[in-house]
Amino acid sequence: MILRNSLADTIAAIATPSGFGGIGIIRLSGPKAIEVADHCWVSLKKLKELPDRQLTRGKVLDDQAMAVVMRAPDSYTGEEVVEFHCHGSPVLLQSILTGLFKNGARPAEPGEFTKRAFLNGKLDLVQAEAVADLIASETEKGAELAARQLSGFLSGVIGKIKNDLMVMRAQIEAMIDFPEDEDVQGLYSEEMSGRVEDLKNRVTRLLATFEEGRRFREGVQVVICGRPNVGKSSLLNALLEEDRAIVHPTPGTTRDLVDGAINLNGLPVRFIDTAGIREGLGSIESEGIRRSWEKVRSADLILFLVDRSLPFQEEDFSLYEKIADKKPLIIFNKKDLPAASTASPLTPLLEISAQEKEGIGELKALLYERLIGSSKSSSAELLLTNPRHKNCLGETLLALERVSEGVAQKISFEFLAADLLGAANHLAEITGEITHDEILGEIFARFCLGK
Ligand SMILES: Nc1nc2c(ncn2[C@@H]2O[C@H](COP(=O)(O)OP(=O)(O)OP(=O)(O)O)[C@@H](O)[C@H]2O)c(=O)[nH]1
Ligand SMILES: [Mg+2]
Repeated sequence: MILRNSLADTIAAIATPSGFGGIGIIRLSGPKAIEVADHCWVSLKKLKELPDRQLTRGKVLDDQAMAVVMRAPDSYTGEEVVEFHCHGSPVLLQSILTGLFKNGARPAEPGEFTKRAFLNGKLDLVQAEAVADLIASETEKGAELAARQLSGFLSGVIGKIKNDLMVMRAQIEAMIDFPEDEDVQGLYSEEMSGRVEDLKNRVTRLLATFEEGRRFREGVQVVICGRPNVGKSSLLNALLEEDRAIVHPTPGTTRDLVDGAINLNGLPVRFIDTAGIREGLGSIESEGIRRSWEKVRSADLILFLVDRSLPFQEEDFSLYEKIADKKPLIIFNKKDLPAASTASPLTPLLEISAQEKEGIGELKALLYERLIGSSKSSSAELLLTNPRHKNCLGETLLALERVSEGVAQKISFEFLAADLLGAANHLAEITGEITHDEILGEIFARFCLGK
């Protein structure tokens, strides 16, 4: 556990990934960073004589290197910082680090540089968490979301809500201090309920983006289901653009679950092909059907496939009714064949030909829209991705609900002011204006060494 008073220490770590590399960077931060580093630096000028941010050539432990100095507060950590850019040899970097430790630095803990940046006010907690998310992001979209959070966008939105809360609280406290005018208080209560509603809506909207954020982070499962032989396996193959599942004219070809994943505009989507569902069968196929149902129940979205070349089948409809509550997308397949003459009570969202790969692009676009919604709510705006932020916002909403109940029941202004402060404090926890040591410890332990 890193203690606040350890800010007096000078810390050092290798900032580049372990292993061999073109360059290896060692980073020092703390009140004596320049003094400690100067012990290992040989050049015409000592580090303490160098101007800020100028890469300078010299030697570190007899080896060619470059050094750069950043003085407080204009550095990542807000402290004095020195970086050595050396040859990327793990052995060399380790011996330089040992030299620095002998001369007064101590090993940095994971995330300690960023923690110092937070403690010195260079970043708020949301931004510090975004640094870890950015480094760990595996998709372009993940990196984009983290970068937006790092820019302070989310902090700004939260700050505005908090500010409005604090203004309300100040006004209420003024009423407590000057209680004589009851008419004014009555009027104010009315106006207040509108303002609390507005704040609740803003928090609710932000909370609603978490599900979308989760989908981008963890991916979604789309299950393809339908009666035997409608072309489910053919559709899986068309979506994955590979020959994944066995396709055959015999109904009941697929017995087990077959799956594969794609990246749909940054959204990781896993498609699952299931056994065609029908009644009265042997035990192997029944087991396949049991597994199909299991997947259908846990799916984020269901594609319900119908063979439109066959006359309307009662079974299609009864199967659809069983899953209707999951709002499946109804897709008619085999549009390359003549359509059956009998009208179906089911209305397709889209007609495709899995075999001829017709309509697959449109299907993907519809899927994305259904899973993520229109671009208005997502890409352009911000998404909540961090469960910690979501929990704090949930607490904020509960406190605001107490305020609106209190307003309705005309409870005393003192209680309302207390609940408003409670709501604001939960927001302050998100950005780290209010912090708990255990939470900080947990957050920064997720970081890699040297960041
Ligand atoms: N003409 C035409 N035939 C198709 C199309 N899609 C699939 N088929 C054919 O329909 C038959 C069944 O296809 P599959 O993809 O195996 O169907 P399935 O739904 O997975 O079947 P089960 O696994 O048995 O439930 C195969 O002969 C496919 O070639 C299509 O779009 N047009
Ligand atoms: Mg199949």
